[in-house]
Amino acid sequence: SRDFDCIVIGAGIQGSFTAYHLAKSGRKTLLLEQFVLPHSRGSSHGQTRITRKAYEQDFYTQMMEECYQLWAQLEKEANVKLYRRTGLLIMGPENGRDFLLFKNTLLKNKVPTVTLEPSEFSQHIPHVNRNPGDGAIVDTTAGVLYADRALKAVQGVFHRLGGVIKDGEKVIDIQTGPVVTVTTASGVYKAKSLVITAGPWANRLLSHTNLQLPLQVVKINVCYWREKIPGTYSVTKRFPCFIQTECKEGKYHIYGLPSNEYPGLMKVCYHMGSETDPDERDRQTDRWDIDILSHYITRCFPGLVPIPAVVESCMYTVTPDHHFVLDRHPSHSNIIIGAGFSGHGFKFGPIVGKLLCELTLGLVPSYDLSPFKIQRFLSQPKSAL
Ligand code: PYC
Repeated sequence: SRDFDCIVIGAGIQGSFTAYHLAKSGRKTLLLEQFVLPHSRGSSHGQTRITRKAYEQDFYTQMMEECYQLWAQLEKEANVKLYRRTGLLIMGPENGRDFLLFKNTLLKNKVPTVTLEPSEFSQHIPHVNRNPGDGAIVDTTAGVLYADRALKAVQGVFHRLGGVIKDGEKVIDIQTGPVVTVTTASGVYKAKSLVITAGPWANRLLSHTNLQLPLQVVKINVCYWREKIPGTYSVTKRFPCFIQTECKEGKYHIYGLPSNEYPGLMKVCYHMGSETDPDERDRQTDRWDIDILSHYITRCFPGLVPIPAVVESCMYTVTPDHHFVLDRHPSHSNIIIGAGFSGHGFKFGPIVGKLLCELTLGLVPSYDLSPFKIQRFLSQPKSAL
């Protein structure tokens, strides 16, 4: 049949977890994906992501508490290992705004941490030149999520619960109303509710509903750097993930993961890129971010060759305040939107899915969603929507 309780458009990590929670709630759910799965054209591909409780804002740290449990539950359900604990080292100017926000949130929420004094830094974190004046604090709960594996696992469980996945079906029309009609290149589907989790394509889909959000799509150069001595920064030597807050090379954060998925190569990236059209991603060839990383690596990671050995691509869909959009459509209450994950949403997949499911079912959301409302972008009064 082509009639469903719910349709979810976009089978990245957020849409897949939303479909999973809807199916667990007994809803007949269709998960639509424009490309044939698996693919590397959105924002949920690649082997690894960082997961962490360390955040600049309490509300993210507080959501991560439950999120770790939900990841562990998926590991059990799919019988696959999705998480490896490594810790996350945060480095930044002792009195820098971002560094202090991280530190205060960690301490306030009693996240297990270790503070490394300058005198003991190199003994715990060898082969890293800390910037003079930088503080260092470790979120010991943090680690690596195996991203590709996670996406496959959540879709697998969704399918096992009776969920329907249709991939290779690009949405070409949405008709709003008490029953939503979604037309793809090969079918017409109807449902009582619709969830849009289309990542960089969110605004393309929302244009069918007369809504546009202030989303900037950027291409990220996912850079891997060769260790001069293989294993120097390896996960097997317990090297942690890291975030460098404010540093002289650039205004956004630099982050890295220990060498793991490609032995001898460490992933270190810049948390911003140049604007791109998601359908023409590979035509965006800017490399200014790679220059920033090369300088930083030369200075701070002397054990890496400061020219990337492998560069992969990803996209972020960035909101003006870098907070997510988790909300109901302002003029169609049966359309739910998850968008603008701004390059830090993957780890939240299980909880974002739960929240979007709750919004879809008209339940009271488990967390305060005020930071994620569409209204914050609009200077006009609510009635102008
Ligand atoms: O949110 O931890 C994060 C992250 C790491 C790389 C990109 N985002």
